[in-house]
Amino acid sequence: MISRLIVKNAVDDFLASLEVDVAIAGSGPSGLVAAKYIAENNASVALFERKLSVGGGMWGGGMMFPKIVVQEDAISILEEFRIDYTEEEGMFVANSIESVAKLTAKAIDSGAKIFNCISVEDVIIRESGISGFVVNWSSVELAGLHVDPLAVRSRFCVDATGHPAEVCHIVQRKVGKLQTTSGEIEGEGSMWAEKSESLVVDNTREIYPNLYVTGMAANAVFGSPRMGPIFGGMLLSGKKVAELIIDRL
Ligand code: 48F
Repeated sequence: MISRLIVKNAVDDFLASLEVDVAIAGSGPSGLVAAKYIAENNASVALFERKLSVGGGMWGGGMMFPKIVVQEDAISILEEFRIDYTEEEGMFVANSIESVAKLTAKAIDSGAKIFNCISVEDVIIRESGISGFVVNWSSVELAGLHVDPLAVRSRFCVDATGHPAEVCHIVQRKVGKLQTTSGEIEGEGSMWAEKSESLVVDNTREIYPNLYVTGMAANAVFGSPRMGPIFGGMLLSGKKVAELIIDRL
């Protein structure tokens, strides 16, 4: 009975997410924030995460000290997610573990479906643009097994895969030019926190018809610097991508 309940309920969730309004690749801070804000607008959201755990690079804070720094612009997001913080020297400090837990809980409470251990390995392409993700078990990818993937249709897709900008790389390689100056991925620059925190919000946009990029992937695609364990830009970027997509839904 236990096995039947697990398989049946997991398959029901997966079936219900085979056609969604928005599919997100990656459950770091930007992907989780995007999922929450999109789902609470009554849109269906499926978020696919390669790893067993959600949260991406947020758990480890800075060099595994479990603290993150957030600037004032993003404090309203910490408050909306009920993440505690302290103020010091004009900056705000939160616990990285609490942050991941609460971002995840709010995304789920808003109705987003999170699928862990599933990797996005390709996109679906139609005349109108990107129309969904091609997904497979991460274990298949890790074992190098020759197993065909499945497809998830969506009106909009989001690359929230962090530094590697994996979905954008796939689109550049297989589909066509991206909406960057060179038409290609410009590549992430070296650390410059003050600059990159605002650039990550500017870089959050549609990168190919129906494909948006958020979080560190946005800076990687547009050639902007990395920023280290300051996370306000990631949160603001996730919120911005949600607003851009909600406008079109
Ligand atoms: O890297 P990650 O946390 O992305 P983010 O939301 O945040 C970046 C910060 O954590 C940090 C930073 C802050 O200053 O620079 O790095 O931009 O999370 C990305 C998630 O995407 C998953 C990956 O396992 C991670 O959890 N991921 C990557 N590629 C795929 C994927 C894929 N092809 N399919 C599914 N998940």
